[in-house]
Amino acid sequence: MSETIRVERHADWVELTLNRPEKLNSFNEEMHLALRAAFDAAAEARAILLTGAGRGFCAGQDLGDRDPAKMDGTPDLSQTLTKFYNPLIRQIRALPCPVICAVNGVAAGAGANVALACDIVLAATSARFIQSFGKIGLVPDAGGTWTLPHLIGMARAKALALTAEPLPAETAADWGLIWKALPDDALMPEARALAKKLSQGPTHGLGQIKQALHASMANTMEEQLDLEAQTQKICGAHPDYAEGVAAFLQKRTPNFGVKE
Ligand code: LHQ
Repeated sequence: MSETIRVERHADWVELTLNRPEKLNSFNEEMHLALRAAFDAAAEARAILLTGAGRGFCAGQDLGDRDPAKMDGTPDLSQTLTKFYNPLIRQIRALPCPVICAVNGVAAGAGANVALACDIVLAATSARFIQSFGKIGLVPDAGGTWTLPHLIGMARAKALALTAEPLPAETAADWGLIWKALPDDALMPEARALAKKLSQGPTHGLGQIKQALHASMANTMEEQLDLEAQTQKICGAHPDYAEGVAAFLQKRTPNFGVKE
C-alpha cells in the first residue's frame, strides 16, 4: 500500500488521510491511484472520513508532475481529468455511505473541489478554499464548474473562479459552500464523532438520501416526487426501516447492525 494515503480502520468507519504533507498533499499519480484503491477498499464501511496530513488539506494537482516544460509536445490535460479526477469524483458521489471531509488547512485547485464533492464538509477556521485554476490559465475541474454555481450561485462562483481569491472557511460556511467551520483544535474530534455517529445510522437509507439529493439537481419537482416514491418503496422494504420504527415505538436505541 502506498504511503501517500494513510488508512485508519475503525469498527464501522474508515479515516483516509492524504499524505504528501511536504507538497501540501497535492496529487501525483501515485496518490491518485492509492486514494481510489483506498475508497474501493472502504466500500463496505458505513462512513468514510477524508482529511489531509500536516498543515494543508490538498493543493490540487502536483504541478511539478504536469509541467508543460517537461512534457513531450503539447500537453493534453483532458487525459489527467478522464483518467484521474473524473473517476475520483464519480467514485465519491457513488459511494453508498456518507463521505465526510475534514478540511484541515488550505484546499486549492482540484483539492478544493475534491473536498466539495464529499457529502458533508467541515473545515478548520484557519483553512481556506482557493479556485487557483484561473491563475494558471485553467478552468476549475474535479467538478468545480458544476459544484460552485449549484452550491453558492453564479455570482459568487464566477468571482471565486475568476479572481482565485482565497475564501476563508467561515465565509464558506456562511455561503453554504460547506457545512461548518470549526476551531482548529475541534475539527478532527468533531469530524470523527460525526463519522462514528453516521456509521451507526441506517446506512442503506443514508445512501438513498445522498443519491436522491444528487438527482434533484437535474430533476423537476414532478420528477423528484416520483423519485421519492420509488426510493421510499425501496427503503421501506429494507430491514433498517423495520428496526428504526421498532426502536422508536419501544423507546430504545436502534441497532442497525453496527460493530461498535
Ligand atoms: C506544491 C503545490 C502544487 C506542487 C504547493 N504542486 N507543489 C488538473 C489537470 C492537469 C493539470 C493541472 O491541474 C489540474 C487540477 C489542479 O489542481 S490545477 C491547480 C493546481 N494547484 C495550484 O495551482 C495551487 C498551487 N499552490 C499554491 O498556490 C500555494 O501552495 C497554496 C496557496 C496552496 C499554499 O500557499 P503556502 O501556504 O504559501 O504554501 P507554499 O506555496 O509555500 O507551498 C508549500 C510547499 O508545497 C512548497 O514546496 P517547497 O519545496 O517550496 O516548500 C510548494 O511548492 C508545494 N506545493 N502546492 N500544486
